[in-house]
Parts: sequence; structure tokens; C-alpha cells
Amino acid sequence: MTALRSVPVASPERSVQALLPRAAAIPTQYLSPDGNLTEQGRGAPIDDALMTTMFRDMYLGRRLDQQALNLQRQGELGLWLMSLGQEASQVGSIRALRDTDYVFPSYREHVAGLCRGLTPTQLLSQWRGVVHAGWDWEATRFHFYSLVLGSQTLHATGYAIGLKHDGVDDVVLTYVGDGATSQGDVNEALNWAAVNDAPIVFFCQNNNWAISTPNRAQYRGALHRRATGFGLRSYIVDGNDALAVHDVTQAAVSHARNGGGPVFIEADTYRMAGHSTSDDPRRYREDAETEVWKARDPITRLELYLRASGVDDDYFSEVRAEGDDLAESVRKACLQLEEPVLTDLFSKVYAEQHPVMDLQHAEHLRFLSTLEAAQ
Ligand SMILES: Cc1ncc(C[n+]2csc(CCOP(=O)(O)OP(=O)(O)O)c2C)c(N)n1
Ligand SMILES: [Mg+2]
Repeated sequence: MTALRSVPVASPERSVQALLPRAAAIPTQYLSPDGNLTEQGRGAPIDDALMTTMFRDMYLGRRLDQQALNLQRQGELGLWLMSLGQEASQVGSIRALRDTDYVFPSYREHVAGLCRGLTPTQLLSQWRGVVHAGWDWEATRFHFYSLVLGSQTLHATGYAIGLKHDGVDDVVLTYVGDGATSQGDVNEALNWAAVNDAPIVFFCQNNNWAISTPNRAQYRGALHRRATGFGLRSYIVDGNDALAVHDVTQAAVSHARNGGGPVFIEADTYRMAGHSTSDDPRRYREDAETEVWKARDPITRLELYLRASGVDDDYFSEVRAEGDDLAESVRKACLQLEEPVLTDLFSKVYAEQHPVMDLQHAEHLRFLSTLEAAQ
């Protein structure tokens, strides 16, 4: 790959800022939507290899997401929660962690999971209904998805306090949505993390919607400012700018790692697809709004930057070919996933065998025998 050369500085995005529905500080932005370095971005550390890695991560993550959506539409997955548009938030943040740091996701962090080394099969299996959770969190340090909004922020805070007591310098990062910040759990987690100086980063993907509830109906003050009120250091960043997200998260992680206490990052982004495959966003939002955000697409933005910086077609062709292979292998692997064994229902509830589970298993076997007798 050729060395990157500098690209022109962008003009401020006044029109897009005017569309933001809340009183927020201007988010840190290094790359403008047309792929130019902003004034802030010109002072930012730019690592050529990281930039191409993050492009590849985002591109592959989007291909996985699209293939999973297709599989659900064809009846092969029960449900899928799309990450379309949120790739820079996920890639920029997870790439700022060490492999030994812990991640407590919400439920749409497939792109981050892929970067962490989870296989597409692991990521899909829960949504095909063949496992309760698809991976080994101890090996990956990427915890299971939590569908109970905000609960993961409490688990993450407790874990971070534990790490502090253990005297290790690993950090916890937890993903949370804008809507979930209305849960008491999240507010308790922020407060408890602050008073314990926990080594944790709360990464809020503010995608502007909580299913059909727009964030203007959810809160009025800016989310990052709420965290400041709890005593956390907080940032707001353009969540569609992988470079800025990475740099801001790196600053947050190093603050937490060095004993500075918890940090909250609000990543200003947008869910370009529906909430899940069970949702039709055309019922509650205007196409014009989505169009505004399409023009801020995180992948196009980085591609424009890379092309202007001298990265040639060969690189993009290679990544696209890799995406084609990934999409095909995801489909095959999904269709080959083995059906669960019913007895696992009783043997995998507790780490060790449990008498109540034994009773339930015996009851179930008795029930099956009545079915056989009736035939
Ligand atoms: C405790 C709880 N209440 C309600 C729900 C139903 N629910 C699922 S997703 C969702 C919206 C969440 O929005 P947000 O936190 O912004 O995350 P996003 O889906 O936008 O990523 C709601 C209300 C739930 N899963 N858990
Ligand atoms: Mg949301």
C-alpha cells in the first residue's frame, strides 16, 4: 500500500449540526462526511495501518449485518438487530482496547464482536435459536448480549470494581443505547462507577432512536452532560467518524486504566435500518431524516479519505472480495448450525448439576413418555 498523503481541510458542517435534535456540545470530528480532515483532525495522530484496518472491519461488519438480515427474511433467523450506520462507533471504540480488556455489549454490537474475534456463526447462533448465548465470554472477554436494557452497565461496573480490587490494569468498556440511559440501572451504574473510581468506559451509541421513540421524547439535556453530573469525565464524538471515535476512546481508556476513574462517551450516530427485523421504521420516521444520515455514512467517509490519501483500487477490491467470501460463508455456516439437544435445557442452567434441574428433567422425561404412550 502506498503511504497516505494529507487531504484538504473541510468546512464546518453547519447544516447537519442544525438537524441534531438536542442541546449538545459539538462532537469531536476528525473526518468530515466527504472524507476530508477537519481542523481538529489535522492535529490528530493518524496511523495508516489502523485506518485501513478500520475500513476493512467496518466493511466486513456491514456485509455480515446484511447477510444476517437476508437470512432472517428467508426464515433462517428468528430475529436480527441491525448495526447499519453504527460501524464507526463500534470499530473505532473496540479497536482502542487491548485484547485483555473486557467488553459488556448490549445487543447490536456484531461489528465490535467480529473485531474481537467472534466468528459469524457464534454471532448468529443465538438469533437462530440454537443456543442461549453463542460464545465463551471468558476466552473472548466479550460478554453475552443483554436484552434487558441497561442491565449490562451494572454488570460491567461490578466487574470493573472487581478488576480494581484485583490490582490488574485491564479496563471494562460497556456499550449502551440512548434509550437505555432512561433506565434506573444505567443511572445507578454511572453513580456507582463514579464513587468507586471504577476503571470503566461507558460507550453510548446515541443512534437517535429507541425503537420508535425519538430521543427528543426521551430526554432534553445532553447525555454526556448527564454523566458529568454523576462525576464522570465525559466526551461527545461524531460516531460516524472512526478516526475520531478511536482517538476519543483511546483517551478515555487510558484515563480509566491509569486510575482516573470512569468515563462516558456519547457517540453521535444513527441507526439507518429498522430497530430489528420486526420493526418497520417507515411507520414512525421520515425518509428525509434517513437521507441526511446516509450522506454521513461512516464507511463511505473513510473510503473517500483513504482514496484521497493514495490508497489504490487493489486494496478496495481485496476487501470487497473478502466481503463476498464472508457473506457466502456466513450463509453456509448458518444453515449448518446444529439443532440444540433438548436436555441441554436442564444441564446448562447452572455450572454444576443442580437437584431442582434434575427434578425438572425427570418431569420432562415423564411427560415425553405420556406422549409416546398416547401414540
Ligand atoms: C428493561 C427493558 N425495557 C424495555 C425493553 C424493550 N426494548 C428493547 S430495545 C428498546 C429500545 C432501546 O433503545 P436504545 O437504548 O436507544 O438502543 P438501540 O436499540 O437504539 O440500540 C426497548 C424499549 C427491554 N428490552 N428491556
Ligand atoms: Mg438508540
